[in-house]
This record gives sequence, structure tokens and C-alpha cells, in this order.
Amino acid sequence: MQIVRRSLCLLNLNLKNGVNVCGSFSSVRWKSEIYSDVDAIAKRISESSSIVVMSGAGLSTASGIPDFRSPTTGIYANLEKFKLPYPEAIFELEYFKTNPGAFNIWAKEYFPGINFLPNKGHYFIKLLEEKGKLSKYFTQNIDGLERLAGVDPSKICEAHGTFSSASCTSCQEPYPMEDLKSELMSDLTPVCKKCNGFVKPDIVFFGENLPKRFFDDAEFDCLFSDLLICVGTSLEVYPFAGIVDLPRHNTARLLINNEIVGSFGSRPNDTGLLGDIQKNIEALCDKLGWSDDLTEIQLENEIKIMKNQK
Ligand code: CNA
Repeated sequence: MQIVRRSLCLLNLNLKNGVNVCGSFSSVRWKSEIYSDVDAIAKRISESSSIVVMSGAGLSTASGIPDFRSPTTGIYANLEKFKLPYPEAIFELEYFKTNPGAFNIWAKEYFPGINFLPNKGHYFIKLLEEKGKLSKYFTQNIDGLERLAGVDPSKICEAHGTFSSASCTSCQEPYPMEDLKSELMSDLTPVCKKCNGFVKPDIVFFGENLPKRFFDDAEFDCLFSDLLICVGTSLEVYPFAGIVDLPRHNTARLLINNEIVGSFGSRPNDTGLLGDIQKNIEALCDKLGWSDDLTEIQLENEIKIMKNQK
């Protein structure tokens, strides 16, 4: 039954008109083992010239932002302070329209550009770009850390939106971002001046459409990619999770995550680096001879961030 639901989702991603609304399904576990030779994986990266990277909340946990599903640290394991009826409610449109409080508490704490810095995972993506290997970077994250790491915005597809604009959830009237930010920081509930509806940043909640660009880019870039890297996601949220199955059957795929997710392990050229993302990225860069480049990119950018904050 799960396989059928998952296949339908993928079909709809391909057709563009079907499941273009953000929703969560249980993913299918195909295999418990995956080919993990870091030398072979590094060789594959060095030979690739058109890499698609897809990421989720796990990429940002090392920056201090909790993901959804990690057993003790994820948001789902720490729901008390949000007083939610069920975990997904915090990012669910219908729930927000009557109970904006939980999301607003989360948004105050994790508002982009205030408390959190990119980590080695984000800088690895920037490094792939600098090496001329990054075709496109798709992320579910709304924390803006890849932009802060300096990845060229034209290479980024923020499938679940960003905090760069805001609007009313009832009448869609745009709302000044600076007002929203200062109200959230003062524990006030941003309310539409036109209709009194609750206002939120233009990030994609469960039940909302993804940007059209996501569907076009995902199909195109995956078709012409020679490697897909999937990092820090449980692949539970569709249609984003469907990206992983868009490359051709023989195209290499690399999973960098705590555990095997989605269909990884079912294709002939699947590989995985399981365990901590930071450690695996460091090991990979070591094999690629990129360790100094990674450190340099991170240091240069952190100096830039500090200068901008002054
Ligand atoms: P998820 O379902 O919580 O999955 C995260 C995955 O990353 C899990 O498989 C974890 O095991 C793995 N993981 C976490 N930390 C590490 C680590 N240090 N090393 C290795 N693996 C790790 O998160 P998804 O992104 O898959 O879920 C999609 C939701 C979460 C999207 O709608 C996001 O908008 C939403 N979200 C985003 C953020 C953010 O922007 N940083 C934070 C929390 C939730």
C-alpha cells in the first residue's frame, strides 16, 4: 500500500499538475544496506560535472536548528512548548489560520540571519559550485543558510519558500517583512491590516502549493545530471521527496544522512555515507583533496558575515 501511494506521488511530480501541494507520507524503506566506499564516492564526484544536490533539515542541525524527526533533538520529540495537537500542525496552513502561536514561537527563535551560521555541509555545496560541478541545489529548508554561505541564488531552488517576503493567509495581501520581523521578535502576532487574517512569511506550509519553478527545474536538472546528492532529509515530505527518483535509472546517487531513506539502495549506482553529515563531508573532502578549499571558503565567508553584521 505504501509503495502504491509513493509511486502515485512520483507520477504526479512528473505530470506537474497532480500533487503539487506540500504533504507528508511515510516513505518506503527499500534496503537496510548501501554501498559506502568513500574512495569510490570521491572518485565519482571528481568525475562528475553536473551534480544535483537536494537537502533537508538534517543539513542545518549542526548549525543548531533542530530538524523534524531526529529521535531526541527533533521538533517532533520536543513538542511540549508548542502545545500542538499533532506534530505537523506547526507547519500546517489550516492549523495556522486559527492557531498561529506555535509557528510564531518557532519563527522567532529560528528567524534567518540572526542566531545561526552555515556549517560545513552548506560550504560543501558552495565548494561544488566553485568547482563548476553544481547544476542545481534544491532545498526544503527555510533557514536561508545556503544563501548565507554564499551559494549563488540562481543555483538555489528553495522549494518550501523563504523568509524574504510575507503575506496574509486569508486575503494574500503582502505584509512588510520588517514589520513581521519586529512583531515576532516582540512576541506580537502579526495581523493583516486589510482583513485581520493572520500573517506568515511566504514559506510553503503543508497544504500549500510549491513554486512552479520547482517542478520545471527538478525535472530538467535531474534528467541531465550525472550525480544526485541527497543530504539530511528523511524524504517523508512530498512532492519534494520525489526529486530523488527523477534522475535516469543508472545515474549515480549519493545519500549523506544518518540512516537510509527513500528508495536509496534500490538502484545500481546508489551509494551512501551514513552517520554524521559533518564528519562524512570532512572525510569526503579529505579524499577529494578539497579540505583546505573547504576551510578557506568557510573562513572567508564567516569574515564577510561578521563584517556585514557590524
Ligand atoms: P526530517 O524529516 O526531520 O529529516 C531529517 C533527516 O536528517 C533525518 O533522516 C535525520 O536522521 C537526518 N539528520 C539530522 N541531523 C543529522 C546529522 N547531523 N547528520 C546526519 N543526518 C542527520 O527533515 P526533512 O527536511 O526531511 O523534513 C522536511 C520538512 C522539515 C520541510 O518541510 C522543512 O521545511 C522542515 N524543517 C526545516 C528546517 C530548516 O529550515 N532548517 C527545520 C525544521 C524543519
